[in-house]
Amino acid sequence: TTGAGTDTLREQVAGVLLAARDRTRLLTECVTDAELTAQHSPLMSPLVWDLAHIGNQEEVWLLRAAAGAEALRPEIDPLYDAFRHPRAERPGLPLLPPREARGYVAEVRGRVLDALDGGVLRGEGPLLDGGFAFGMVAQHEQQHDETMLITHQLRRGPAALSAPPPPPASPDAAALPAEVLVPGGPFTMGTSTEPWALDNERPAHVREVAPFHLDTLPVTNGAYRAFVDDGGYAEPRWWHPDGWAMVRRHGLTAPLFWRREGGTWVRRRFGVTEEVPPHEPVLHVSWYEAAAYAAWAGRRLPTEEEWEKAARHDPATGRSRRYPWGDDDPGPGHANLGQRHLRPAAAGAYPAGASPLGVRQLIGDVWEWTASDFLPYPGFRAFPYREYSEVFFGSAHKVLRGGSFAVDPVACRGTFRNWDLPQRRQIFAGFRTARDAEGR
Ligand code: AVJ
Ligand code: FE
Repeated sequence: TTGAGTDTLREQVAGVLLAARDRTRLLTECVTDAELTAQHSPLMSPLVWDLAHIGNQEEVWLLRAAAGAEALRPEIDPLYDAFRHPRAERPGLPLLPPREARGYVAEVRGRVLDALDGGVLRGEGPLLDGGFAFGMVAQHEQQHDETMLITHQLRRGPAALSAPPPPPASPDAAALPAEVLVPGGPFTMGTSTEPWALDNERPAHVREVAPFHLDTLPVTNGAYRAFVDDGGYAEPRWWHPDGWAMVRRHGLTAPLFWRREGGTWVRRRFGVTEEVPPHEPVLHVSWYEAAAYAAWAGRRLPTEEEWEKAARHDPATGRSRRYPWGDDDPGPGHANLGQRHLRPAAAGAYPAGASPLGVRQLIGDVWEWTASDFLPYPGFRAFPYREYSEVFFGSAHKVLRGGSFAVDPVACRGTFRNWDLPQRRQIFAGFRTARDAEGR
C-alpha cells in the first residue's frame, strides 16, 4: 500500500476502534463493580467477562497476529475463550476484577495504537489487507457492546442508561402499501469486495430468486398483539412442534418482557416500565414466535436470499448495492443504528433509508428473523478462525438480517449475517413476513 493510502486507513481504523471503546466504556461505567461482576441472566456473561474478552481478542488478533508482538497476558487466554466456558459458568471463573479488566483493555489498546503509529498497516498478508483484522476487531467489540446492552435489558433495578427517542414514522407512512412485489430473477448475494466483510458473507455469487411479496414494514407490536388476542399462543396449528413444546414448557403467552397490567400490555425497558407501543416493530420474539405469527397471518418468513435481494438488488442497474439506499455508509437519516436511541423507531420511519422498491427499515431498528438455516455460501473459506462462523453452520441456527438499534454501522451491511438458536428471545429481534407471488 502507498503511504497516503495507509494514512487514511490508519485514521479510519483508529476511528472505529475509538468509537467502539467509547461505547464499551458507556456500558461498563454506568453500573457498580458489584453489578459488573454479577450474572444478570444465565443466558449472559457477567459484563466484566465481556470487557476483558474484548481486550483479549484485540490482543490475540491485533497485537499477536497482526503486529507480531509477544503475548501480553497469555495466561488469561483460557478464561476468555468463549468455547471453553459456557456463559452460565463464567461467574465462577477467576476473572480479572473490574479494575484489572479496565487496566488490561487499556494496556492492549495503547500497544495497538503504538503498532498503528509504527506502520503495522504497511505489512502484507490477508489479515492486514485493507486493514481487515482491525475492522474485524472493531466489529467484534461492537458485537459485544450489543451483547452487553442485552445484559442491561435483562438486569433488574433502576435505569442505568438513557438516550433520546428515535424519530417518528414519516407522514407518508400510513399510505404505504402493506407489501411490495420483488420481481423474480438472478441477483448477486454476498460480497467479494467489501473489505471488512466477515468470512460468512463471502464470496459473492449469483442466486436465482422466484418472485415474492415482502412486507413494506417490520411487523409491529399492534399487529402482533392481534395474534396474541386471537389466542395464537394457545393454538398448536400455528407452531413448529419444537416451538409449541417451548410455549407449553414455559407457559408463554406473549413476547419476552411483556406483562398484562389491567387491560393493557406493559413492558420493562432498561429499567423503566411503559405501555407496549403499538406502532413500534415487535421485539424480543423467538424464531418460533415469528414463524407462528406468519403462519397465523397466512404468510411465511422470507428466506435470507429473499431478504438480501430486497435489501440490495437495484432493479434499475441489476447491481447489488451495499445498503437499501445505495452504497453510502449509514448516516443518522438512513437507519436507527449505533445505540443512539435505545429502542426501535416506529414502523414507517427513515424514508431516506428505503430500498428502490420502497421497503423500509431493512437496516436498523430490529434484527429480522429469516426462514433460513445458517449455512456457508458456495466457495466459503473460514477466515481467520473456524470458530467465528464455520462451527455454527448447520440446521441448529437460524439467520437474522438487517441489524438492530443496538448494532453499530461498522458491524452492519446488506450482506451481514447474524445467527442464533430459534428459541432465543432476549436478542433485539423482530421480523417481517413474505408470501409467494402468484403463478411462480
Ligand atoms: C455473530 C452475534 C452470533 O455474539 O455469538 C462475538 C458474534 N463472535 N464474539 C456472537 C461474536 C465472537 C456472534 N454473533
Ligand atoms: Fe467474542
